[in-house]
Amino acid sequence: MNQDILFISDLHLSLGKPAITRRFLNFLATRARSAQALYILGDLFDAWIGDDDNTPPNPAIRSAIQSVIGQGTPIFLQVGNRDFLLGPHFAAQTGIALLPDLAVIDLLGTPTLLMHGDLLCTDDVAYQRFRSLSRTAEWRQNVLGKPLWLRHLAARGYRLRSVWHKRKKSPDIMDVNPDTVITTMRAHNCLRLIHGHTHRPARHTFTIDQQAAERFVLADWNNHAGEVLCWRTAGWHREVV
Ligand SMILES: [Mn+2]
Repeated sequence: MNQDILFISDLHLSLGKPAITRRFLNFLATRARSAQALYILGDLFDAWIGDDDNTPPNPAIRSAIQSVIGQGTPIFLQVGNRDFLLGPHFAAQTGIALLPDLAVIDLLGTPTLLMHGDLLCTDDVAYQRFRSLSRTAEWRQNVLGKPLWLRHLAARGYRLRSVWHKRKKSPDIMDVNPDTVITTMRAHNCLRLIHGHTHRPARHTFTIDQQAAERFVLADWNNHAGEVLCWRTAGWHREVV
């Protein structure tokens, strides 16, 4: 029996990048089917304006996910900062299991903390303020209550603003805060953390209370390649998709 446990994040699927969508659909049709489980750690979609949005590529992705799960590979998903409006209706349609923003799993015997990663970027105070606001039920209901065409328009405006803000921010602010990493891992009794979001793939080693700790950062997918972090009993490796 194949024991591979796969982790991906930051595909940023959108109508404008069909090559990434094709790569992901192909990955679901082939590699994902031989895995024991697939974890998607946020920003699967470049924008998500509500589970009722059926514009492409959403229907194809929904049915491909449903098919993999039906065939026997469970898929777990955390939302990211771009697709945080993805919700229970999408989960019900696809069979995907939604994970909380901070999820501890038993990864082949080791408690492992999974996060998208944006919560760790505490130096970006303005973003964290927006994040708290946008996760309230009131904000959510206000946005999701708007007609679909208006949400499409707002998403376009939001994307432009986000590009503009990023240009003004220093690269340090956009990365995780090391103290936040340690306090978060300690609070969840984990010496291993896997996250995405920063698009700076790496494995960082450090110590927490004199114990060896590690932090895996997943790669984003682009027009040329995607990357999967693969765990099995013998260890881990990264695979190019
Ligand atoms: Mn992100």
